Amino acid sequence: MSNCALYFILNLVFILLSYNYAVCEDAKPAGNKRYLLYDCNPGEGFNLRRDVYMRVANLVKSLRESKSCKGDDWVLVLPPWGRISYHWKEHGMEQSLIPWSMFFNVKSMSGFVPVIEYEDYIEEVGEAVIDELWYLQNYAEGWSSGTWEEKMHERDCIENPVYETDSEGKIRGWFWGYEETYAKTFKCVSVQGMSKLFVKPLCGGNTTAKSVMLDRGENMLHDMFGGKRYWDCRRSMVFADALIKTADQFRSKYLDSDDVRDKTVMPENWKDHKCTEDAIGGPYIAAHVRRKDFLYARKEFVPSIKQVAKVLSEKMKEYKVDKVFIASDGTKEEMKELKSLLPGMFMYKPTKTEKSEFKMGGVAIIDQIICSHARFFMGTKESTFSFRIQEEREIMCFPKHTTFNRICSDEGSDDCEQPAKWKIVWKSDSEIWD
Ligand SMILES: Nc1nc2c(ncn2[C@@H]2O[C@H](COP(=O)(O)OP(=O)(O)OP(=O)(O)O)[C@@H](O)[C@H]2O)c(=O)[nH]1
Ligand SMILES: *[C@@H]1O[C@H](CO)[C@@H](O)[C@H](O)[C@H]1NC(C)=O
Repeated sequence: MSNCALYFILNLVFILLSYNYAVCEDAKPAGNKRYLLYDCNPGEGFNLRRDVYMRVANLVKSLRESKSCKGDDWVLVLPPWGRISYHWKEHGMEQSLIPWSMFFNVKSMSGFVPVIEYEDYIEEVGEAVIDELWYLQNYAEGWSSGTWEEKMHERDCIENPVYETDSEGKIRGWFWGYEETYAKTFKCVSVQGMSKLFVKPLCGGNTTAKSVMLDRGENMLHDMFGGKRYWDCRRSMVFADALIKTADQFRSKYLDSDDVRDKTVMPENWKDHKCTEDAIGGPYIAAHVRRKDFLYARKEFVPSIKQVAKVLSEKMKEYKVDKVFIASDGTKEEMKELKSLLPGMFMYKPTKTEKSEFKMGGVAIIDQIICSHARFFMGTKESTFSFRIQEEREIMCFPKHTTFNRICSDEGSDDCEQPAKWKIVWKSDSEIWD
C-alpha cells in the first residue's frame, strides 16, 4: 500500500472517530437497547412538563451509568406534546401529536442523553407497543412513619386508572393521541423519592422488558435539584432553530436587540458555553404578566394592570430605555389597557402562518426567548412560565439582579417577597452515582 493511501485511510479513520465522538459522545458500545417512555398527569402545563423531562433525562443518565444495568443501552422516548392543561385542550387535536423537534433542538438534547421522538420509536421497534406501563402514584397511607424515607413498591391503584384492557388483553388509553398504541402489561407503583430510586427496579430488579413507560412522571422527584447535572440537562434543552430565528427577527425589528451587542451569543454546542462576562441584553425591559387562572388562584399576588404599568414605567426610567416587551396570557382588553398606560409597550403577535406552524407551545417559547434577552426582567410569582425565562437568563450569564424580580400586587396582602435566586452550577459537585 502506498504511503498516500495509508495516509488517506488513517485520515478517514480519524474523521470517523471524531465524528462518532462529536455526535454520540454519550453512546456506549452497542448494548441491549432499552426504551424509557413517560407521560404526565394531563393537567400539567407546558412549562412544568419541561421540568419533568429533566427528571426523566437524569434517570436515563443514571441508568446508562449504573453498574447494575450492565451496559443496557437506555434511550429516552420523547412524549409527543398535546392535550396539555385546559389552555391547549380548548384547541383539540390541532394542538396534539406535536414532536419535540417543533419546540426544541433534539440534537442538542441528545448531547445529554440519547433521546428519540415517539414516531421513531415505533419505527425502531416495528409496532406501536409498550411492554410495561407503570402508573406512578403516592402511598395510600401517606408518610406513615412520619419521617421521610425513599421507597417504591408495586401497589393496588389508588385511583381508577385511565387505562382499560380490551378484548385482546391489550392495555388501551391516551397515548398522546396515537390510537393504535397499546401496552402489554399495566401496574400501579407507589413511589416516594427521586429518580435514582428507579435504577435498580428497571435494571433487572423488577423488569428486563425492552420498553417501560412511567405514567404520572411528575411523581418522580429531582436528583440533585439545582446541581451540575440539573443545569447540564437544562442547558441541553436548546430551542428549535425556527423559533430562535423568529424571536431574533422580532428583537432586531422592534427592539433594536441583537446577540453581538447584547453579549448573548451562544456557541453552536451548548457544552462549549461558559460565562466569561455578563450579558447586557437588548435596550428594553420585559415582563411576564400571567393572568387567566392566576387572577383567582393566586389573587393575593397578582398586580392590577395599572400597577403593572406603574412599576414598569419606573423600571424603564431606571434602566434608561423607552421600550418594554410584555409576554402575557391576558385578554385583549387587559393588554389594550396596559398599552394605553405604557406607550413603549411591545408584544409578539404571531401571524396566521406562524400560529399554525409554531402552535401554542412555540408561540410561548418565542415570548420566553424575547423576555430572556431583555436588559431587565420581571416575572409572575409561582409561574413555571416565568421560571423557565429565569433559567434561560442564568444560562446566558445575566447578572442576577436583572433576572429574579417580580411585580408585586397593589393589595396589602402581598408580602412582596422576590423570587429565589437560582444559581447556575457549572462545575461538578461531588455527585455519587451507585
Ligand atoms: N404565549 C404565551 N403563553 C402564555 C403566557 N403565559 C401563559 N401562557 C400560556 O398559558 C400556559 C400556562 O398555564 P399552564 O399550561 O397551566 O401551566 P405552565 O405552562 O406550567 O405555566 P404556569 O401555570 O404559569 O406555571 C402556558 O402553557 C402557555 O401556553 C405568555 O406570556 N405568553
Ligand atoms: C419489585 O420487586 C419486589 C420484590 O418482589 C417488590 O416488593 C416490589 O414491589 C417490586 N417493585 C416494583 C416497582 O415493581
